[in-house]
Amino acid sequence: MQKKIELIGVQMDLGASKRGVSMGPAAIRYGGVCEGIRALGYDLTDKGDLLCLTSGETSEKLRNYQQVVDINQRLYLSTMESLQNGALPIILGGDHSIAAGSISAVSKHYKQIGIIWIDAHGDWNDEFSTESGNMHGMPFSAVCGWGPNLMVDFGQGPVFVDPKHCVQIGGRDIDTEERIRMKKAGVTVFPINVIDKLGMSEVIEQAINIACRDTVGFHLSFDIDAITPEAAPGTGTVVHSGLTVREAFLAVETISETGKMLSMDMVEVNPILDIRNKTGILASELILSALGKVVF
Ligand code: 6HN
Ligand code: MN
Ligand code: MN
Ligand code: MN
Repeated sequence: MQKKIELIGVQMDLGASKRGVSMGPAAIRYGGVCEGIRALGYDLTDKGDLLCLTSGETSEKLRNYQQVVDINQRLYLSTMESLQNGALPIILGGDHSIAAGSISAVSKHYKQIGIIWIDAHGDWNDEFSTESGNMHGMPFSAVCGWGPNLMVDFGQGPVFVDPKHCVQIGGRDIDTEERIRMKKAGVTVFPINVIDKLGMSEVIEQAINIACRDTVGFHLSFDIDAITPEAAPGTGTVVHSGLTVREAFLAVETISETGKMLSMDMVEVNPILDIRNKTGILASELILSALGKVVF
């Protein structure tokens, strides 16, 4: 039987300070992702987009928290439904706050998962360590049970991911308190300078080993700002000197070869800041490579 994939778009930008990343799902679809997935031979259902509430409660340390919680709760339900259908969910963001809902479902469904988080940022803040109050800087911490809990507790009895099975790749802008929390929790971090030294091929192999040891498989959360801004200008929190395009493809191609990827987010594509959808096309191609598209 054909392997099933279900695509879920999330038109969310209230977890970030810059607006427009809510149009990311459209940009990635224009980049050809649906046609590409079908060409790989999968049975694809595009479930369309989740829309965010037009107003909601906010606070300085948890900006727009009501809208963030609401959309994550609905994304949790949609992702869970896809998993129960036997499909591999692909989530198109949207800002990174939505990884709270997608990963909560994957972790609840499979119980023991790893996470590979490719990002310029740690996304390991909570409401006390955050310097911005932006909730896209918090989801990785939240799904590991390190808060903020309101992002992941929808009354379902959350299953948290053990930081021992979690890897951050490409980090180069991690806040002071955030770094302390990641070290305390025991997340493995391969920051950009370590990738320089070891090479991506070694880094991704080690990352896969960590995420697969004693787990069913892993979730891949890919924040497009991991890639250097010259190649991926269409994103809101750019950090200089990031992953090259080929390093990024090597990472997702190697991930695909494992057959252990359970689900994936592609987030933070902001078409307002992009140049002729260059970043949307790149995001689409990275998804296809993670799903087994080969060069030759
Ligand atoms: N992202 N560490 C910064 C913050 O505001 O907490 C940046 C977070 C960026 C989050 O890019 O998904
Ligand atoms: Mn992120
Ligand atoms: Mn980021
Ligand atoms: Mn374990």
